[in-house]
Order: sequence, then structure tokens, then C-alpha cells
Amino acid sequence: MDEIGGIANALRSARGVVVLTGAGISAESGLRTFRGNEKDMGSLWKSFDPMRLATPEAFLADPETVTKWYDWRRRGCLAAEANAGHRALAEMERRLTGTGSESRPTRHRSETGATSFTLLTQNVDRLHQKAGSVNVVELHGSIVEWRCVRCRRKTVPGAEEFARVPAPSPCCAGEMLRPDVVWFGEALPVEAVEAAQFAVAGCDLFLSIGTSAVAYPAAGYVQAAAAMGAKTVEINAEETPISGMVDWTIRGKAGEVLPRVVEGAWGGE
Ligand code: BJW
Repeated sequence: MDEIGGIANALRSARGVVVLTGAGISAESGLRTFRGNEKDMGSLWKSFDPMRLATPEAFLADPETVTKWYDWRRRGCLAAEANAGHRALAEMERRLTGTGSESRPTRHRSETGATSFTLLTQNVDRLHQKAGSVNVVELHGSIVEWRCVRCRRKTVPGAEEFARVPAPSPCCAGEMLRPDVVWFGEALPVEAVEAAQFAVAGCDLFLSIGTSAVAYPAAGYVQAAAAMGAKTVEINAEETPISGMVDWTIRGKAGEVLPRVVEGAWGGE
């Protein structure tokens, strides 16, 4: 049986599915990855130094540069549209959990609500939610939301907030706003880590999609799932450190492969 057929069968019989996504799934929406080798657009860390932009120390040293860079990326994310890969994952969730307006009752146990589906994303772009995914855990926060550096109150800023840079906090006088993302050396949100650990412990199928699998702790979830007996899948344009340890690996674009996986699992119904 080919990989698509194997994954489709595993999906149809799964009781708990966890999907981990990374920047690669949004590349087909025109957003640059961090470390990928896309031919049509350079990845971010090839043009920008992460240590000068994506650490708390960088923000403290030069809040103006960091704010401008994140506002530039924030606007790019807001302008981007979900692609076929995002939409296929939203459809996968509907099929597995029986939720959403397009769900249809079928003969499969996995569509009676018995299957759990958790989408762990490292992406800050909110494109999964735009595509209709519901149970999304944002491991690295969101670039759409910013927070006061003092009291951590969140806000969704518009262009007016960036008329002054760094953007002033709307709640604490004299303080700044920072993007509500997780920088290197910062802890991931406690609720997100707890939700991820719970989902990984209860899954029998884990799919890693469009991530280089190098940023921890997210990169460790596939090994954790495998250690607990889950079948594992990787869909990526290139080889990664986990390619050799997963049960199925498909080399290709998420926006092309994922619709085929969903079609393979439920297409004939
Ligand atoms: C396609 C495609 C297509 C392209 N289809 N595929 C254990 C071991 C080693 C190091 C550590 C460790 N534990 C912690 C660390 C340190 C560090 C870390 O992991 N460093 C390594 C990178 C060296 N981790 C941390 O610092 C984390 N914090 C932490 O551990 O805190 C501990 C703590 C506890 C208590 C108190 C205090 C601290 C935080 C990590 C945060 C990562 N942040 C970033 C920036 C977010 C904000 C922003 O957007 O600017 O998150 S870095 C960047 O990497 C971003 C991503 O979410 C993350 C992962 O990248 P991702 O998504 O995998 O993208 P790429 O570009 O790497 O890969 C894209 C892939 O797609 C490629 O493989 C392509 O081939 C593929 N692709 N087109 C399918 N169409």
C-alpha cells in the first residue's frame, strides 16, 4: 500500500489524532519560513538574525527595530489567506470529530465524535483558524495579538498603535507593547503545553507537517507520541531530523499532499 493509503487507513481507525504544524504549511500562502529552502522566497533566518529579533534581550536592546519587524510580519500574516493545506486539516477535524457545518454522519466510528483531534501549531499567523480549524493550540503564541510588557494584558492592535514605535501600552503609562509570541529562551504558555501533553499522551496517530522539527519543546512531541505507541507521519518538502524515525514520510508540499490524504480517507463518501 502506498503512503497516502496507509495514512488514510490510520486516520479512519484513529481514536486520537494530533497534528503538529510549522511554517512550511503557510509557505503556500506566501509567508516565509524560518529555515526552509523554498525556491521562490528566501526564508526569514537567511535574511535576518534571530538573535537580534526573536529574543527578549533583543527587544530590550532595540525595541524599535524589533517592533517594526514584527509589525511588518503582522501585516503580512493579516493579509495572507489560508491555503489548501490549512483547509484540508480543517476538513480532517470535521470528519474525525463530526463537528462543523460541513460534517455529515457516516458509518465510521471516527465520525461519531469518538475521535479527538488536536492541532498543535508553532505558527503565529492564525491561518488555521481562518481555514475553519477549531481545536487549535498556539504553542508559540500569535502575532495578531500584542501584550503590555508590564501587566501582560493582551490587545489586538491596528495600524494606529504603530504610529509611534515602540507601540505604547494602552493600559500602563510609559510601557510598551510587544508581540504575544514566544521568543527563544522564553517558556511556552502553560495552558498550551498542558493541552499539548494531554493530547500527545492520548493520541494513536501523530502527523508532523511543514516543520523542520528543531525548535523545542515542540520538536520533541513526535518522539513522545511514538514512545507511547502512536503511529507517526511526516509531510515536508525536505528531509528533517525526524524523517528517519516516523512510520510514514511524504516528501512534498502540504497544500498538495494533505488534500490527497483527506480524499484518500473520506473521498468516496
Ligand atoms: C514545507 C513547505 C511546504 C517548506 N509544505 N513543508 C532542547 C534541545 C535543544 C534546544 C532547546 C531544547 N529545549 C529548548 C531549547 C532552546 C530553544 C530551541 O529549541 N532552540 C533550537 C532551535 C536550537 N527553545 C526555546 O527557547 C523555547 N523555549 C524554551 O524551551 O523555554 C524553556 C524555558 C522554561 C521555563 C522558563 C524559561 C524558559 C522557545 C522556542 C520559541 C521559538 N520561537 C520561534 C519564533 C516565534 C515568533 C516569531 O514568529 O517570530 O518560533 S523561532 C521559529 O522556529 C518559530 C517557529 O515556530 C519555530 C519552528 O520553526 P518551523 O515552524 O519548524 O519552521 P522552519 O522554517 O524551521 O521549517 C519549515 C519547514 O517547512 C522546513 O522543514 C521546510 O522544508 C518545510 N516546508 N515549504 C511542506 N509547502
